[in-house]
Amino acid sequence: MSEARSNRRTAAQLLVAELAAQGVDRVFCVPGESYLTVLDALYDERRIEVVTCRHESGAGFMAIADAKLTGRPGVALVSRGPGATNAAIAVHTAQQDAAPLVLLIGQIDRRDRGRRAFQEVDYAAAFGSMAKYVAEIHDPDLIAETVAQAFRRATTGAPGPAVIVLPEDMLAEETAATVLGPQPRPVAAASLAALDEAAELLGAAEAPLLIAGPRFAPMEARAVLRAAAESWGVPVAVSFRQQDLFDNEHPLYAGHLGYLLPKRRVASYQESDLVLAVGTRLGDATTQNYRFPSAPRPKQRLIHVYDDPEVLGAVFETDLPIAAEPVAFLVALAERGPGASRRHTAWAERLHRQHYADLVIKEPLSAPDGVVFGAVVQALAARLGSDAVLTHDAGLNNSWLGRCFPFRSSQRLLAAVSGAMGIGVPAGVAAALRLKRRVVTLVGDGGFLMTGNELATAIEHRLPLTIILANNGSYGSIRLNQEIDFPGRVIATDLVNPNFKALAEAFGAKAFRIERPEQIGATLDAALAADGPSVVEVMTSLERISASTTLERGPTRLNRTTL
Ligand SMILES: Cc1ncc(C[n+]2csc(CCOP(=O)(O)OP(=O)(O)O)c2C)c(N)n1
Repeated sequence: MSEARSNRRTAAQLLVAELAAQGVDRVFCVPGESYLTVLDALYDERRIEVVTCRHESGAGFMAIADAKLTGRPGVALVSRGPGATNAAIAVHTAQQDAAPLVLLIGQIDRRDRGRRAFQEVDYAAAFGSMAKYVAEIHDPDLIAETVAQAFRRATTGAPGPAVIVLPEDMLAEETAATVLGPQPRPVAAASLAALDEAAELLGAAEAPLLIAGPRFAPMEARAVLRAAAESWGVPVAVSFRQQDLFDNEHPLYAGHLGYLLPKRRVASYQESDLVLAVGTRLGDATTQNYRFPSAPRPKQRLIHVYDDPEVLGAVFETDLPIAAEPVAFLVALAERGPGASRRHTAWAERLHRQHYADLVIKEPLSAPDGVVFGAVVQALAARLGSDAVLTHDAGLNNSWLGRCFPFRSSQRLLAAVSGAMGIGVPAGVAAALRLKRRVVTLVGDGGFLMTGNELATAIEHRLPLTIILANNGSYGSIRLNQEIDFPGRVIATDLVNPNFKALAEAFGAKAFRIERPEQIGATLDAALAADGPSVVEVMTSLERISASTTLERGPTRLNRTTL
């Protein structure tokens, strides 16, 4: 049916036409009887690919990863009640990660609302504190308008989740309403006075530090970040799980504000006299549990640039809060920089040297109880090219990326700022689907059994995805915290695992197992060259639980931390 002729069509058909008009080319779903009409409308819509997933958390995580890669909202479709509550983890992650997500949920018939009908949920109440927008559509004439509104809200200012609820009987009704398509987005820009003041503060600072957040993920934005850093000679630390934003070997790279940072590094950051935080919320993990900068009154001057005014000044007293689009702000700030001046070089050099010193691994990467996962990550770094794409799950296995994988800004890392377990494999699936080239996922044995079922989705699409599974027989991160708080009282963290190699083979993947360090190189070569999905089970040392400590020494060296 032509969109120009505003013929009558069902609300479900208008919904799908509006999604296509909004630029959606792929949706991730687990089907449900509550939105069969939408699926049927998608049957005729050639512009949109439907990816069938095995769990709604997988569908939601895939939509988030896709959004991070395209910069457009990722779309997931799930059924009412159980489907929607399974997808809740994605709504939370999209909020914490500031990722644009549009979640479409089927709903019971309108007349049954409030009866606690089969699979009924009040989504405004369920998702109200996490989503930027929740709308239940009762009038089919409002479909296009509401979808357009959801896309606008998901992408205006700091991105986030929007939820659209679709009563089944409404979807089947006819409407003569027309498609709207994307609307121009308002962009918040810094005033000239704010830019001048930021430039003045930066120019006067002796030891400034720029903290760059996930809003610099697009490749063009990374170039802006680098140009601004070079123009001002200001060192750059990246926020939690954003190690790929800035070349780790660049002399202005000052490190990753992740967990388990050596105390002396945090002490050095504290010596800065100005923090310029751009495109980051300055969340819990990045700020070392609100210790750098310290809340509520940072030791240094703070300029915070973010396009959600609610964030600015909410936790930290901020000398110069600027509600503006972060990338455009840095473009303008770069133009005001002194250029070739190398005023901050000594300070930048010190931070860079310290970051480098922390990379040095003193003990050999071997252990009596299994393969040290760092040795695998090291071998991976040597093999992956400048366009490598990695995803990782929660868990300490990915701590080795910080020690053994010097990221280049041409590479991509997809992970959850929210710390959600289970994102690793679905993000790998979504990235391989979108980019059509080899993607590598790091995941623990705990994380793999949460959403590793999406390996079936990878098999269905014959995706170039290599999953490297660190099997240490433990919810390792929690075990470490347990040893710190309750030494020797291990409960609920040991895992009895399946034979992951055999499991992966049963899915139809090429599967490998690494039991000894000398097998690492050849096994990775074979897995990375596989035609389609491959899984490498690494029988991983539990004792060498993370890149910064061992299970035995952890309790004496670390404070408990959220992982
Ligand atoms: C959905 C979810 N459930 C629970 C947690 C708490 N949690 C964080 S890390 C972790 C254990 C991860 O274990 P594993 O995936 O095996 O990785 P490892 O730490 O052993 O490398 C748990 C349970 C979480 N972050 N997310």
